[in-house]
Amino acid sequence: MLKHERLAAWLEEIRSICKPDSIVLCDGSETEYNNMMELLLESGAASKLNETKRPNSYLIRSDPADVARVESRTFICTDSKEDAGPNNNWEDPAKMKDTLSRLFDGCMQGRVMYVIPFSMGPVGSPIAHIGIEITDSPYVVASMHIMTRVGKKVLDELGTKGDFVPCVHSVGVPLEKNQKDVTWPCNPENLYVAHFPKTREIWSFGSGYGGNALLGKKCFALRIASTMAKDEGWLAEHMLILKLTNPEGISRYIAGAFPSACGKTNLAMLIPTIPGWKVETVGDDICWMKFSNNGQLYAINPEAGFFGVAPGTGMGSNPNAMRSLEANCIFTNVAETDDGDVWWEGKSEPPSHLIDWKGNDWTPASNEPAAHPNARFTVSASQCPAIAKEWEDLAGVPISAILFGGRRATVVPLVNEARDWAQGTFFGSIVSSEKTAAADGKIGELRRDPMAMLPFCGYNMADYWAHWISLGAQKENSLPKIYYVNWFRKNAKGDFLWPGFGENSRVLKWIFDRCEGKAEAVETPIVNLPDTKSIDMEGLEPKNIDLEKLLKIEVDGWLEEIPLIREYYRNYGDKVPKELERELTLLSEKLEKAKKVA
Ligand code: O2Y
Ligand code: MN
Repeated sequence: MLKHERLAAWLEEIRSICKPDSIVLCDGSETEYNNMMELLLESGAASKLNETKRPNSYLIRSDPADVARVESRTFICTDSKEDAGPNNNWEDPAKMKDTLSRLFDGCMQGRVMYVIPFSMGPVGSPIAHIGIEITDSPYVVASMHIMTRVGKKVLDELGTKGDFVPCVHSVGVPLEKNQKDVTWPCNPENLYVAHFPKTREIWSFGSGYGGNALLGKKCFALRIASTMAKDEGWLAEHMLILKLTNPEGISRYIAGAFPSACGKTNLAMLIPTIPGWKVETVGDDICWMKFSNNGQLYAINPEAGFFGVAPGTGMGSNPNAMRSLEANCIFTNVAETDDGDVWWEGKSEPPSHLIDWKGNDWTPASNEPAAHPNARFTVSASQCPAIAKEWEDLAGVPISAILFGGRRATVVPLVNEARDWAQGTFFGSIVSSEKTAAADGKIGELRRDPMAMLPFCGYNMADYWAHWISLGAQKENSLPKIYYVNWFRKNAKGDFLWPGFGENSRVLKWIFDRCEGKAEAVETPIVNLPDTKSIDMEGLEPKNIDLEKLLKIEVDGWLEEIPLIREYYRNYGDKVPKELERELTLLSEKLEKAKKVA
């Protein structure tokens, strides 16, 4: 019996719409997880991996039409289109509800309706929030077990009056009596991932995959949470959180926002190459930050697991991730080896024969990759050998520095320190990656991904910038330092200038020492930079790394970029905060002056 009246009424409402055969209230137990995997084995979606090689682990093959989150079918339903902003697909809430009510009517016939009480963040943390996901997918139930905290403890925390974010999900394939199910039911022709910020609801129809279906992740922890954060004075960010400890045993916590394919999980689990330094992981994808009573920003990782991209992950790029995956994992859309283990591009040399992600024979001569490029591993964060002991602290961890980074072959130096919060917000707002390699020294076509939040901000991006600015303007807040980093600068031949991976610890060390007031910075017209002597290059191979070039302010390159930033801001009309316009003008003036001097 549910003691929470609003929850009971909502469940009854959804039951009457979806018309499932039965309802299961999920308890988060191991038995429940095993039952879900049993169902997936029976349906043919899952196969159990070799118990000796990969204990208690499963390979799932999704429908080839359902392999990634779908931005074009993701909607923000606000009263006015302007509130959703040009960064989102907008739909009128009443119109979307009308569409959804037709789609959801009877959508769970022949299926079980699972009710998943879940906490984003350690149960009981003042930074955490609760959601209830209703789904007809056993894959979603099992994945939510790993990615969030599920079960009775969450309902206890909710009590009789606690607040929760209602999340409704269906694969969108009702079954007639005695109709046999397909292995991966989905309905991609009628895909909707709809968010209602005013009522803080999420409705998702037609996909069983990842971000479309595990509604705690991108839908709640970023799109809905970003609107909650704006209303309530906190931050819900697409950021990793790492703990950095120096040889003296002093630790600082750093959050970092990077667009996809910039090595966020690798950075969160990095193994430093500089002796005596240690990185530990608090989170690899999402970060919720609230101010404590003394104005310090504290962060939690709202997730309990990693849903990482498998291709490209190997002992060379991320040994801690690989060691996390030794047991108790769900792998989706990777390839299967002849001895019942998993394989993906970048894991090791390719075996001579595999079954690919679609279930077909594969050899190194095949024209297609063995694993889907968006193949994923799902694993509990507690299995990561680098997990920080405080990763589940209810109070969160105090953040000393925030990193923004993109993938830029030119213009952006290895590391820039913002003069203050406003300039840091400006740098966050202009984060970009080249769409194609721009190794010829010219600016390639840039994809702006402000604060790496473009697909995830649940409201107008310019209002989101204003929210950042407003937090910085509150006198009682003592704010983290902000850095803009770029591991991807190239020379004229197209070779990377910086080795990246574990060597990024050299940049983290400088940032750490800046936070401690120990390292020097050079004030340039644009930002504070390390001078070439203050980055620790001891033992770095090859020896001929051109730090001068990596740290050079390319005045002409920046000047070429000013009109592009102006044009990009223009998309947001007069909503762009005046503080950011001012930063842009200031930057432009300083560059013009620097050009004259040169
Ligand atoms: O394609 C999906 O459904 C997953 S997207 C994803 C998963 C884990 C972490 N980050 C992301 C992302 O797109 O940023
Ligand atoms: Mn992400």
